[in-house]
Amino acid sequence: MAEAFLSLGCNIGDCRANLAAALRKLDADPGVEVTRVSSVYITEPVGGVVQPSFLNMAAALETDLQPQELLALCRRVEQELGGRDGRGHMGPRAIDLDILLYEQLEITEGDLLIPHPHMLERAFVLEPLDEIAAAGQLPGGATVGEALRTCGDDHGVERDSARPLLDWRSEPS
Ligand code: PH2
Ligand code: MG
Ligand code: MG
Repeated sequence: MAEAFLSLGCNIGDCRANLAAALRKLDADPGVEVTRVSSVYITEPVGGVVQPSFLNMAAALETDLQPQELLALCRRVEQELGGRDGRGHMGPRAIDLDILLYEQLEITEGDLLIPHPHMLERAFVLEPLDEIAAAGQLPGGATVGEALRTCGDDHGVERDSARPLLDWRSEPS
């Protein structure tokens, strides 16, 4: 078993339903168990495309899948939930599943980039991750908490104070 961390994002459609459905589909895979999830965060879009705010969250998995297999599963779940709206890789989407960490592995093989190459620059990734893995180690030795404190991204990231917890196992879809 390996521990992996994902970042989840959505800014099209019913995002709570999409996030919950994605977590259910991941957990339904025989090689994956979703073990912890962060609160839901409302975040300002990063990347220059004018688009609605995102809901972002982080999840911890225990998995028997190899990193390449986990990436394939994430891509399949993204497709099943509606993919992208066609405005490029920074544009709006019904669900985005990014592998952040897989144990302490460092992998650069085509689309498989672990740790996620932009995670240290993004408060919308680090803030939710810090909630479930503040003491977690990044390859290279820093902790997630240290990475958050030095990240310097000032885009808005706010815990959804009205409905912070996503009851993903039973949220309607
Ligand atoms: N994802 C992007 C581009 N910009 N901004 C926020 N706030 N949250 C995201 O998940 C996000 C983004 C491309 O993956
Ligand atoms: Mg992304
Ligand atoms: Mg992605």
